[in-house]
Amino acid sequence: MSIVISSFAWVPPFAQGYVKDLRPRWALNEAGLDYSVHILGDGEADSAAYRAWQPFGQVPAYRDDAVTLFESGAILLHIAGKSPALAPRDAQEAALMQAWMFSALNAIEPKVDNLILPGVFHAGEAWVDGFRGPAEALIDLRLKSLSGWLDGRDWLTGRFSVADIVMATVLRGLQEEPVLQRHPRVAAYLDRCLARPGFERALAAQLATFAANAPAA
Ligand SMILES: N[C@@H](CCC(=O)N[C@@H](CS)C(=O)NCC(=O)O)C(=O)O
Repeated sequence: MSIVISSFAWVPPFAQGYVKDLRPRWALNEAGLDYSVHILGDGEADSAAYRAWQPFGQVPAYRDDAVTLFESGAILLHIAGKSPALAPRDAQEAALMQAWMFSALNAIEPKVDNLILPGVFHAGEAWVDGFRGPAEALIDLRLKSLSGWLDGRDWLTGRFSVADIVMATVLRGLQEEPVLQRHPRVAAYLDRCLARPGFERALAAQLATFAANAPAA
């Protein structure tokens, strides 16, 4: 089985370690599946060939011997089908895994982005400071609910799954934010996820790609 994921050659330092090809890299490590990386060349993200693979010109895109795919959530669900290490076997638990993956992407990630991205992409603009308070209140509510679900649970379902990979990569955006520390159960869950060797290897591999392609100073 030959598995390929796409990655940028290099991104600015603030984004290094956070590019979403981290998700399939982590899942494939957990599953013990080898993969290779298609590094996008100059202008390739806008090429017709790449848009046929990833319509928005983003990463990650994925292909194996059977399918080509885009959207990290869809990619992870596909990878989960290849390995018992990534998904519960019980039908109810497997359904919950899908629900939690959608929750991470749909109910939580946009609120994390709302809090973090204005300060990254609109630093210094007048509206950003006023936006933070309401944005923080919204993610605070979500974290409170997530904390309630995690009471008595190590993982989102009865075992570690791709839902935890997506949730952890979403929550990681809050690591420097006081709002996460107000929910110690969620912070501990995040630490538990990020302590997995599969994550550490994924992060190292992504950073190695960027280091190898760093622009000359
Ligand atoms: N919903 C997509 C989002 C992918 C995404 O945002 N990728 C970013 C890198 S983390 C990207 O390619 N950004 C460049 C762009 O949007 O043009 C997924 O989860 O796969």
